[in-house]
Amino acid sequence: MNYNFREIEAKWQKYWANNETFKASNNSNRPKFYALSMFPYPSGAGLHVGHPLGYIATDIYARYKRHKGFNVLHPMGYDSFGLPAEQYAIQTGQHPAITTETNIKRYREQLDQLGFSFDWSREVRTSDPNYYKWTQWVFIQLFNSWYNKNTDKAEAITDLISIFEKEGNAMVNAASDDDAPIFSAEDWANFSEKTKQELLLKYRLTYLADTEVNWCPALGTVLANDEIVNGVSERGGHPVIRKKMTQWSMRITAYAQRLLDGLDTIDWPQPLKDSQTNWIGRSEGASAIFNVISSAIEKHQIEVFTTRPDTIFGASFMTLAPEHELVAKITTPEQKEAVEAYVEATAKRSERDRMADVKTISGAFTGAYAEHPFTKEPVPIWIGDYVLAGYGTGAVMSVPCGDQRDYDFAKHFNIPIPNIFEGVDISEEAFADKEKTIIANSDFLNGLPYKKAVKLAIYELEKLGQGQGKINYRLRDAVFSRQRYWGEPFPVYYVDGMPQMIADKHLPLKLPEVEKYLPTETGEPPLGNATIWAWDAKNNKVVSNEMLKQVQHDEAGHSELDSESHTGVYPLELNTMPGWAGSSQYFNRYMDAHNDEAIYSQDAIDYWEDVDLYIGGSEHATGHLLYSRFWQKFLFDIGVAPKDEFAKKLINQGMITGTSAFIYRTNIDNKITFVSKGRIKELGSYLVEMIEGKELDLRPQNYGALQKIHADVSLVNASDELDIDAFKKWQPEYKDADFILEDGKYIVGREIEKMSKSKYNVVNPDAICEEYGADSLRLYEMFLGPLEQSKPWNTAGITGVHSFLKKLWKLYATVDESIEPSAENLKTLHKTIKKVEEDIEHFSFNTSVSTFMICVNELTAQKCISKAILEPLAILVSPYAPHIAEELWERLGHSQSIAEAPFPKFEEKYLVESSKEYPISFNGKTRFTMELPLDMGKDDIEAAVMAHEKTQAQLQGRTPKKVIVVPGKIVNIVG
Ligand code: ANZ
Repeated sequence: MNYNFREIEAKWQKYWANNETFKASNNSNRPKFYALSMFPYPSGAGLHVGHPLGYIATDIYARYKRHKGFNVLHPMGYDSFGLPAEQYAIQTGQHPAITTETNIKRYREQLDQLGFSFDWSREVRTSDPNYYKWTQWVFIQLFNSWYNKNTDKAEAITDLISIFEKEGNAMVNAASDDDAPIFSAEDWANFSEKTKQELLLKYRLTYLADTEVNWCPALGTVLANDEIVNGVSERGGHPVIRKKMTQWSMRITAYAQRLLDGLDTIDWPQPLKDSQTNWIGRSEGASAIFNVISSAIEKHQIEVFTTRPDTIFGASFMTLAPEHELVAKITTPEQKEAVEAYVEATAKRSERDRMADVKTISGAFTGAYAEHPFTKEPVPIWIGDYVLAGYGTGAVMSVPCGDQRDYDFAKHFNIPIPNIFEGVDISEEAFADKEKTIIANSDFLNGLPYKKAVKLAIYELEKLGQGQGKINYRLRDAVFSRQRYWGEPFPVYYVDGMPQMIADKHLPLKLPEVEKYLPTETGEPPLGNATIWAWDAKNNKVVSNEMLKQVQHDEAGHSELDSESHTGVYPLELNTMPGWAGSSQYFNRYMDAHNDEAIYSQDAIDYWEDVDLYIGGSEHATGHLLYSRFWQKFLFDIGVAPKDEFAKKLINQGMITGTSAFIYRTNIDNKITFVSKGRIKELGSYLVEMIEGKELDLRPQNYGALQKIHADVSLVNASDELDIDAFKKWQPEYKDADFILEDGKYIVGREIEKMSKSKYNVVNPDAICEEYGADSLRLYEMFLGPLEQSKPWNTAGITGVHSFLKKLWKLYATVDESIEPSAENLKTLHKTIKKVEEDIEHFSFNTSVSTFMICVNELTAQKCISKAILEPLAILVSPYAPHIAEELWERLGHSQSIAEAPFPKFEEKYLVESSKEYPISFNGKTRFTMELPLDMGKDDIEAAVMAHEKTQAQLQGRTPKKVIVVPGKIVNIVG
C-alpha cells in the first residue's frame, strides 16, 4: 500500500466536517482550554505559506490539549470589514459584501485543506450584522459610562448625573476632558439639555470632540497613529497631514495605568510588552504653574509638565508649542508678526517630523515674560516646535543647563544661560546618575540627592499653590471615526447636533446601500451618499432622508432635545468605525457566537472565561492588542467579562520570509533591456554585445540607470533561471524587451524579504498540498525553525518531511497485536513521548519533528510491528500530521476518531538501562560483545564470559592468567 495522501486527507477532512469532531460544547465537566489564532482579513490574494504558520502551531496545541482530556475551544472567523474591499468597490463598483464573500469562500477552502481542528459552528465575521450588532452594543455601553478615578473603574453615566444633580462636579475625580468647567448642583439644574449633554460628553468613555487628526487626503480618511509608518499611510504610502475634525474618540487614556499594570499579570512576549509600555509612555514628574507678567486685567497662567522639577532653578525661559492656546493672547504687538509667521510655518510640519528632527532649531519670541515661581525673576516666553502640543501641557520650563534641546535653543537664540550650577557636578554622567546627582543651586535643594530634590521641589511648589506631582502618559485617546463605507455604522443619530444612541433592542443598525463608495461632493463620508439613512425615532427604524425634518425649537428656544423622548426623524451618523472595532471583542463572542439576546450567555462566559493561548503576529502590538485589552477592562468593569485581561498567554509567530527574485532593467538605445545578474558589472565598462544580431554599445552613457524589478518567483526555476517567455506573458508591457543573457540564460538576483503579494515572492500552499499533502506542509512549516523566529521559505526542503511520512506509513504495513514490545521498542517509544510532550508544552514544535524522524528510523531498524508501540505513536503524531494519524488509527482497528484518544503516558522505567553490552577483550583487544544484566555480580559475569563459546574459541584450551571484570564497563582476559 502506498501512502496516498490525497485520498487520505480528503477522506478525513470530510469525516471531521460531517461528524463535527471539533465542535466544542459550552457544557462540560472537563477542564476548558481556549486556543485562538488571530482571525484573518480575507484578502483577494488568498493565503500564502506564511499565513498558516501560526494557525498550525495553535492547531497542534489545541489537538494536544484535546488528547490531554481538555474540552477545547478552537474557533476561526474573519475580520471582514476593511479598506481593500472598499477600494476595490471604488474602482469596480462591486459591492464590498460580494468581494468579501468571494474571498471568504476561498479562504475557507484553503483553511479546510490544511486540516485544522476549527469549530466552524462558531464562525464570526465582523461585517455580519448579527456580529456587529454586538460591536455597536459595546460602543453604546462605552457611551453610557464614565471613568471614576476614585474607584478606578468605569461606572454608569446615570450615576454621574446623580452626582451632578446633588453636588455639581467639583468633587468628581474622573478621567475627563481637561476643559470641563466647574459647576454646582444649581448650575446643573439650570443648564439647558444641550449644555448638559455637551458637558457629559466630556466624561463619557466614548465621546465626540474636535480633535487634531491624521488626515490622509489620498485615502479620504483619518488614520490612527499605528496606521502611519514613517509619516505616510501604512496602506499605500500616502502623505498624512494634521487637521481638526469632529470625531468619535475612545477615552483609552483613562485606562493607561491599568493597561500598564495588567502587563505584569499576563504571559506575553517581553518585546510586545515593551512596545505597549513605550506606547503608553508613563512619565513621573510634576506640573508647575508660571504666572504670565502682564498689566492687563486678565491674568494668564502657563502650566508646564516636567520630569525634573528639581531643575526648576535652572529654568531661564519657557517654551510653548506654537499651537498653545495662550500664544495669541500673550504675544506682544511688536512680536505679533514674527510669531504668526512662525505658527503658520510649523502647521505644515507633521508631529512626527517635529519629533524626529532634532537638528533644526526654530522658534520665535512672544515678547511676554512669566514670573519664576521661586525666584520671582522674569523669564522670557518663547514658542518652538520642539514642544509638542499634544504632550503634557504643551508647554515646558526650559532648563538649558539640564536639557540638551533647551540648551541648543538657548544657544541658537542667544538666550542667556545662567550659571547657577557653579560648584555642582553637571557632567553628563553625574546627571544620568539619578541617585547621587546634585543639580540645583538653591537654598533648599542644594546638596540633595536626586530623588529627595524632586520630592522637595514638588512639596515647595504645592506650598506655593503653583504645582503638584503629576504622572503623564504619552498615550492619546483613540480616534474612532473613519470616513469609510465598509465598516460598522455607529448606532447614533443627532438631535439638535447632539448624539443620541439607538436603543439596544433596535440593533443592529445595518449599513445602508450607497450609489458610490467615495466621499460626497460636499466632502461628507461615503454614507452621505445613502438616500435611506435617517432615523425615525418614533418607530425606531431607518427611513428615507426625505423624511428628515428640521429640529423644532419652541418659543422659549427649547429644542426637541429637552423632551424625554424623541419622536421625529433625525440624521444618522455618517462615519463608520475603524478596523479595530470588530476585532476588539471577537474572542469573547466566539464563546457564544450565535446568541441573539446578549453578547454571550452567562453560562458561556463563566465556563470559558478567557483565552488560554493566543497566537498571532507582532505587528498588532500597539493596535489590536492594546485596544482589545482596553475593551476587555471596560467589559470587566461593567460586569460583562469575568477577567480584565482577555488572553493569559500570547505568542508572536515569526514571519516566514520569501526569496524574492529580481531582474535588472535598463534602457539601451531607448529600448527596455534586462541584464542577467552576472553581467551587470560589465555594464560599467566598455562592451559590445550582440542581441538578435544587433550590435549594442553598452558604454555607460548609452544606458539608463539600472532598476531592480521584482519577477514572480513562480517564473524562476531552482537554478535561478528566468523563464523569459512566461515572464513576457505575465508582464505584456515587456514583450518587446531585450534580454542580455549569461551562458544562454537569464539569471535573476535573489533576496530574502517579507513574503507578500506585492513582492511577487509568495508561495501558494494549494500547490504544495496538491503535490505533498497537508500533513507534509504542516510538518514542514514547523520544521523550518523555532515558532517565534523569522525564517525563509524554501519549498525544496519539503521532500525531507514528506519522505519521513512515507516511512511512517511503511512502519504500519504490518501490525501485530500479539507481539509483545521489546525493551528497545519501549525505550524508543517512551523517549519520544517524553520529548514530544516537553516540546509541545514549550511550543518547540520544530524539535518534535526531528524527534519523530529519529523515532521512526529506530523503530524501522528494530523491525517493530508491535501494536502496543505503533498505537501510541499514532497519537503522538496526530497533532502534527492529523490526517495520516487518523488513517493509521482506523487501520489499527478503531472506529472513533483519534482526536480524543488519551495522550500516551510517559513511563520513566522504560528509559532505565537494565543490561549492558560488554566489550570482551583478550589482552586488551576487543574480540566480541556480550549483553549481560547490569545488576549481575563480578563472579557471575566472569563465569558467563568464560562459558561463552567465543571465549573458548579464543583461548583454545589455555587457562587465562587473569580475568579483569569492571562491572558495567568491560571484561579483559589476560594471558
Ligand atoms: C524641565 C527639564 C529639565 C526637563 C531637564 C527635562 C530635563 P518625558 O520623559 O518624555 O515625559 N516636555 C514636557 N512637555 C513637552 C512637550 N509637550 N514637548 C516636548 N517636550 C516636553 O519628558 C518630559 C520632559 O520633556 C519634561 O521635563 C520637559 O522637559 C519636556 F533637565 O522639564 B523637562
